[in-house]
Amino acid sequence: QGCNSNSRGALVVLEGLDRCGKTTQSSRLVQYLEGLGHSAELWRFPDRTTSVGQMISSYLSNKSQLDDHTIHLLFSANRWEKRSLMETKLKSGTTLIVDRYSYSGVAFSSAKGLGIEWCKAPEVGLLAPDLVLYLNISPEKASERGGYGCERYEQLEFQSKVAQYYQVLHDSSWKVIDACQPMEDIEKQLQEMVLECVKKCHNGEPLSQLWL
Ligand code: FDM
Repeated sequence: QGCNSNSRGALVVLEGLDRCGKTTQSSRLVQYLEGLGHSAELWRFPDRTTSVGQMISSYLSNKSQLDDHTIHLLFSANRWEKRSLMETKLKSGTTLIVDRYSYSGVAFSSAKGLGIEWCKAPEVGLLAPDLVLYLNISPEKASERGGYGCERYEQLEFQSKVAQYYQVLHDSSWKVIDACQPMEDIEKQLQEMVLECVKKCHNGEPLSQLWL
């Protein structure tokens, strides 16, 4: 599909509150791209498979307690430990569909009361997404979707705060999609946006870094 030798993959991030449908839509996007003959992979943060990821997982399931700053830096370290692989994949032409990224990092920690600039600092220099798909849902609607599990952040009041911080982070790489539409409609809209982005990246759009 029009690949020139130095064409790179796209870095596409899905963000939104818990239960907005990110995970379902992310895997559908990968299937869609692969069906078109593109090289694509599904990634997610936190990546719970690494040793840092296991500390995060234990914290999220309330099996361990950590200071808010400490867990923030672990989430960030978990992205840093994947950064070079991310760059290699993108440069080799693979598109990455990433379920949560730095915006989750900053929005969730800021919602706990940490300063937003402090939260952004360790993220500076990570690869910037070419496209952020924000699945927009009210915290109330999200909480009605089959209820929350027992992980640490799955509470209505906290999710409302997270939603406010997401608003602040919204920039020109974001597309906001109404997450209350029928699933197939959302899927179609995401496909169109991602395909356009993939083409742009194939045509030499340079990679950039976060928050510089
Ligand atoms: N989360 C996720 C953070 O607080 N910071 C981060 O940097 C990231 C990537 O972890 F509640 C929160 C968001 C969510 C929880 O995410 C686990 P998943 O998508 O439910 O695994």
